Amino acid sequence: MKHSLTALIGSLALSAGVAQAQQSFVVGHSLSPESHYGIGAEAFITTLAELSGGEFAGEQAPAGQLGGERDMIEGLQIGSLDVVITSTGPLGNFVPEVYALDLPFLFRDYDHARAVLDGDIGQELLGKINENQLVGLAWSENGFRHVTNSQRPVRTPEDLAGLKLRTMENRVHMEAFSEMGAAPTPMAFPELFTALQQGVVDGQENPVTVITASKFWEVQGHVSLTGHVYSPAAVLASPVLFDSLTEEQRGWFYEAAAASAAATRAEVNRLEDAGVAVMRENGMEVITDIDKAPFAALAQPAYAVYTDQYGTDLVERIQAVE
Ligand code: EAX
Repeated sequence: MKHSLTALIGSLALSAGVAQAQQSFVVGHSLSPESHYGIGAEAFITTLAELSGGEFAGEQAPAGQLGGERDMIEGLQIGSLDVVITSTGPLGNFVPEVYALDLPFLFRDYDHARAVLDGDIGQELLGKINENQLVGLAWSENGFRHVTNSQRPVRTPEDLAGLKLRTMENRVHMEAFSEMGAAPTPMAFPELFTALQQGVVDGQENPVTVITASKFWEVQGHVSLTGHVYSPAAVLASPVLFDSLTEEQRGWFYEAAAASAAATRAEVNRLEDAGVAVMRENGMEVITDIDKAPFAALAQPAYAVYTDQYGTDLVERIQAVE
């Protein structure tokens, strides 16, 4: 199958005098090839090709070609997909501890989020991913999420009242948006643009990276920099693929994932600086001076979706990271 890692016995590469089968693999993600995920996928592919002396030849399957993020995670579990870059949106359904990362107004800023994910907590959570028939290679990044909509400028929670807002398939996010007064509608990302275009939903929430990569200005006039939740991304591999690799090859996959995350974060940084101007140039009304306190106060009960079952320990440890 094209989308699974296949030994192409016919195409032999000579390395150190030994005939080596070339292995093809695919990196799936839900955004455009030019997006921060596309850049990350390219870095993964290039790094793995270099480290393996051309043994591993990858290509991207961008724009949800392989399905929504939930579908892609399932594909990794059963071994029909190789590598996926995904937000944590649906990942909590597979690895409940990951829900903690999606709590609203938890991370103070990018430095805080990256320190948590690059430290002990990030490693522990990759370990939890590994216990659930997935391989967590690295923490990458999507960015702080902001609300866009087609109806009106949103400055206060009252402005969200009754807005049909697409959320990810994530119980924490749905609860947070109901508490803040919107009408949350969970939906897979590949369906989102059309749903916005047809008015099935009025709005959505995503980082500047995704808003620009998806040209949401074609269907959304207003964006408010609510920064209500930090959205990590995970670089994941299939355990079926991983079981077939040597220790050395696994090391290359980890290095490729680290290079992928670094390239993606660099693009997030670039768009955090340039993105507001890009959205304005494309006709969006961008509201930057949001008072987050009333949103945060209303969203607070969403913490219980996680803490009622798993306790407050992880949340407190995340908050304590400097
Ligand atoms: O991972 O579903 C979403 O809104 C995600 O942010 C998007 O697919 C990028």
